Amino acid sequence: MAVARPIRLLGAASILLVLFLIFQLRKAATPLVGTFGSGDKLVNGMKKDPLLDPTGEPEGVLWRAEDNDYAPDSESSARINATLLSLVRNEELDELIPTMRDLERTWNNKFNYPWTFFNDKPFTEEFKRRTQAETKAKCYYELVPKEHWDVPEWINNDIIKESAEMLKEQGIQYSDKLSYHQMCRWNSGMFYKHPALQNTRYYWRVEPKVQFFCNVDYDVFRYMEDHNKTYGFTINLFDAPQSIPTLWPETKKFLAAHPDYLSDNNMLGWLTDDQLRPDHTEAANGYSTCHFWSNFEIGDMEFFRSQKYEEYFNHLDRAGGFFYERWGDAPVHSIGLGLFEDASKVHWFRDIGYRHIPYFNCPNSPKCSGCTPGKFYAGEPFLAKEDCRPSYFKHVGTH
Ligand SMILES: Nc1nc2c(ncn2[C@@H]2O[C@H](COP(=O)(O)OP(=O)(O)OP(=O)(O)O)[C@@H](O)[C@H]2O)c(=O)[nH]1
Ligand SMILES: *[C@@H]1O[C@H](CO)[C@@H](O)[C@H](O)[C@H]1NC(C)=O
Ligand SMILES: *[C@@H]1O[C@H](CO)[C@@H](O)[C@H](O)[C@H]1NC(C)=O
Ligand SMILES: [Mg+2]
Repeated sequence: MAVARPIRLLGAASILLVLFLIFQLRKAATPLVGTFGSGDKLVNGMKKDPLLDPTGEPEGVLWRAEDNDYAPDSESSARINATLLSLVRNEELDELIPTMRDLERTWNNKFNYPWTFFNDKPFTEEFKRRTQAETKAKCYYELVPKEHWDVPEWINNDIIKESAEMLKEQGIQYSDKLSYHQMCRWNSGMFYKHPALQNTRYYWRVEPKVQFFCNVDYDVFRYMEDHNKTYGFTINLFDAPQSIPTLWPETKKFLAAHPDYLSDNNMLGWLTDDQLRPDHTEAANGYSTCHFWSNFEIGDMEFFRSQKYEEYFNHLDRAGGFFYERWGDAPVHSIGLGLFEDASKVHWFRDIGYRHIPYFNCPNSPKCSGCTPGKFYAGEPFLAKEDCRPSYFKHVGTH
């Protein structure tokens, strides 16, 4: 059957229109921020996630268990002044055990660094027995002193209650849980003051439920010391601006009073980036909200014990935002490092495969199993835009 020319034209036009609409919809469905470009498209100067490139060990001399004495009980071992560190509740024992098993299997069974567990309540005998059974290394069980955990006397309980309700209305997770605020404050400015850590310099923070995917065959603490690193991270994220509206304004006040504390090679570009998520930077009053996700961190406590960081923490503590807002230790550590530390002293441990739900750091390496290289999140697609690495790589680098 012959079809009249105008009808044929109309048909062709409709097909084109449908194709155009499909193209537009696909475009709208790909997240525009926080992710890396695909193909040749550049996003923030990054062509693709560097975790897709083959990842090996860091360069330079590495200390290995085969060539050195890392025996658990050796008095003259090659271990340095360092500990695995975990603040944890007795009730989280079942979630901690698989995590310990992961880290022992991938790393610590070779190096036998001690574990130090902290709790605001005494650890149970069961907790001690079952954790010690997971490692040949020494385990220490420490109580957090009351004066490091209690809400400071200058904080007003009525204001806490009122603010908690406001934060809850804004959907800020855990904002009405006082112990969560106490935990964030302890991790921000207290952990490294614990008497049990007085003779310890480096720590690797471990939380229950996190996973490790890659065999790491060198002494990471030695790596930190030998390469003059202060802080190592795996995941770099955006925060909820509503949890920290006055953190940056308070920080600016502190900086104005101590302009000389700012490092020459600071990370202000990353801290104040307003290109990747301008809405976040605006809502947080000038702070990008980007931070090292601190449930993983390998750090040098001398930094946190320094005058600069100590005065900064005290300023924040007096301002009250650990309780009246929900300041996390991640943004506080990150801003401290970003302002006072030399950017070359922060290291991205791209080779340590890691997961804290819902995000991953998963490198492309034969040393890894159980995660997908380059996969950043598991869950809803909106999580993709929480990735702040494109900004970090742009302003600071991929070291
Ligand atoms: N002893 C003790 N440990 C705590 C307390 N609150 C939190 N922690 C620990 O502090 C760390 C962080 O707490 P989480 O509840 O995991 O906080 P989060 O990572 O922001 O939240 P999730 O996404 O639920 O994991 C974990 O190691 C907890 O075990 C507390 O009141 N007492
Ligand atoms: C261990 O580290 C602490 C804190 O940095 C330091 O005071 C102490 O001298 C160090 N001990 C050794 C044996 O290096
Ligand atoms: C380590 O850092 C210190 C202090 O910034 C510096 O003086 C020293 O030269 C650095 N050493 C190396 C090996 O980079
Ligand atoms: Mg957690």
